[in-house]
Amino acid sequence: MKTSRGAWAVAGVVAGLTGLATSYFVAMVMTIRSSPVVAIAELVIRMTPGRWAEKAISIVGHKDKPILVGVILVASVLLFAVAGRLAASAWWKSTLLFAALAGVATWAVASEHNPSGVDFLPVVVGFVTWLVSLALLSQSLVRRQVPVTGEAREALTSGSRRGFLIGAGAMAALAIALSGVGRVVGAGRRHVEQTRRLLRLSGVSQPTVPAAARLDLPGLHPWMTPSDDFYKIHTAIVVPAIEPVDWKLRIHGLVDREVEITYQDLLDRRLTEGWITLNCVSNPVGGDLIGNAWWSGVRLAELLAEAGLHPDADAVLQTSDDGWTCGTPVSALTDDRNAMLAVAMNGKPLPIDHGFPVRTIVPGLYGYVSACKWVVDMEVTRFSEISAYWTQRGWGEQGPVKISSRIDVPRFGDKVDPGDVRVGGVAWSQHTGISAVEVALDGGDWQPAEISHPPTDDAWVQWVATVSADPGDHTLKVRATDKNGLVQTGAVADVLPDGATGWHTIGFTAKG
Ligand SMILES: Nc1nc2c(c(=O)[nH]1)N[C@H]1C(S)=C(S)[C@@H](COP(=O)(O)O)O[C@H]1N2
Ligand SMILES: [Mo]
Repeated sequence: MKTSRGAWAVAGVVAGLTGLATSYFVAMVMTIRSSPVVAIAELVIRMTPGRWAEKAISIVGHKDKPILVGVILVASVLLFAVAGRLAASAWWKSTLLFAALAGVATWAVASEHNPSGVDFLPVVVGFVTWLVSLALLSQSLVRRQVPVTGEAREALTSGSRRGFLIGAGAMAALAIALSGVGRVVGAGRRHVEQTRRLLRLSGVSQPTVPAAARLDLPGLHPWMTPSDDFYKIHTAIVVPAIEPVDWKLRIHGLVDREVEITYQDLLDRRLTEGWITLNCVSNPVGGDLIGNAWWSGVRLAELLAEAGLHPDADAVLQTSDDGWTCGTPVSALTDDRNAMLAVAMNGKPLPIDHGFPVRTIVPGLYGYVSACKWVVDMEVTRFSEISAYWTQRGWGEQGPVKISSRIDVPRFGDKVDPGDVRVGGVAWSQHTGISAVEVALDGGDWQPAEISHPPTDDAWVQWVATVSADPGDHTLKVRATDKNGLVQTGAVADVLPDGATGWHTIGFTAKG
């Protein structure tokens, strides 16, 4: 009995550290920027007044971060011990303390630059681990406190003491193992990130947005999407971390000669560059799964010609390092368009999450049939012979982008001054081009908008217009016309199986 209080503290610490380990593991495996402990350390740094921070750095030098992380870990261990002791009297007390700690971590993550939903996953996993592991350990401790007499008591106490020690030991071992694996996985990613930062790609030029491509209206999505804001879609939980020297691509199947290309082979070639707007088939009408970037890479038409395509081939089955696949029409890879193996996005080596070191980009096709990230294999084949990741799940085999347009200003529900209201947005029909955009207020006549003139039909246009709005509630809708004269349909279709249609319509209020 007398060791019991100490045992409860040990249980709290073991459970607490196991929770930190699982959260760290999840953060590393999912390549989330920082584990909760590091997020808290960064929060502390952000909240430290500059003067203090300088003083701290002058005392401890640039070891300030590891020291801070160490201090947070020690403080956590003390709090975990307290949580264990609290659990001895009532489970909800320890739960409350763990919840408070998870709350601090959530706050730290939320105050980071641009956190997304998954960034909170490590905290959730860590919190659940705390509750479960403390509950497991306390089972054997609670049993020990049952008063029994004589021989039976002897047996039970030593049995459950052994149970507790085995349980706590196993848990600690699990925590150490998870931390180790997390460290290794995280180190791989960090090393690739380092290589990527140091890469200088000589054939890659920096993007300059042509003046005619853009219009000015506050709130309009920028014509060039910064890489940090570019939407991300991938099925991989563990994003591949590939060193450029380890990357190669095999082109095989219905070809005269198999081709194997290394990263250096790509860089040694003449690079093609261009503005290409990429969008996801899952983008709903008015959605933001679309972005426009300056891509640099090697023309696929050139590489496929070197391999020598058989005349009966109509598809290329692309495979990513993560196993994801897509089937791309040969026609789109060999015609005059700039289908490429991209090595750079917006003048920099591809971000890891966008396919580093090499991905495919095909103007005019949705990403799910073309834009293979971390691409490592291309099999020249026939559509009748293959199925790919999304086509197996009911999505269309061919994925040409559908003409569409979006209102960015005003936002749904905005309150504006009555009278002349400036409205604007984007419109796209990649590889065909947009010739006109029109808006209609409150179901009235379509009126023309002004559009920007990008240097290529592979990129979206921005549009602006002025509508006259009396005080009260209004609806605004938009439609585009492509350079072949096709007018965007108002017929509403769901994203499944091959892309949404319909006019983006928003409601706003002119103040009375
Ligand atoms: N390896 C791999 N490549 C992929 C995907 C994927 O899940 N795995 N998703 C595709 C889809 S559906 C789209 S819309 C684009 C998104 O590219 P981005 O994340 O660079 O915006 O990548 C495509 N390439
Ligand atoms: Mo997509």
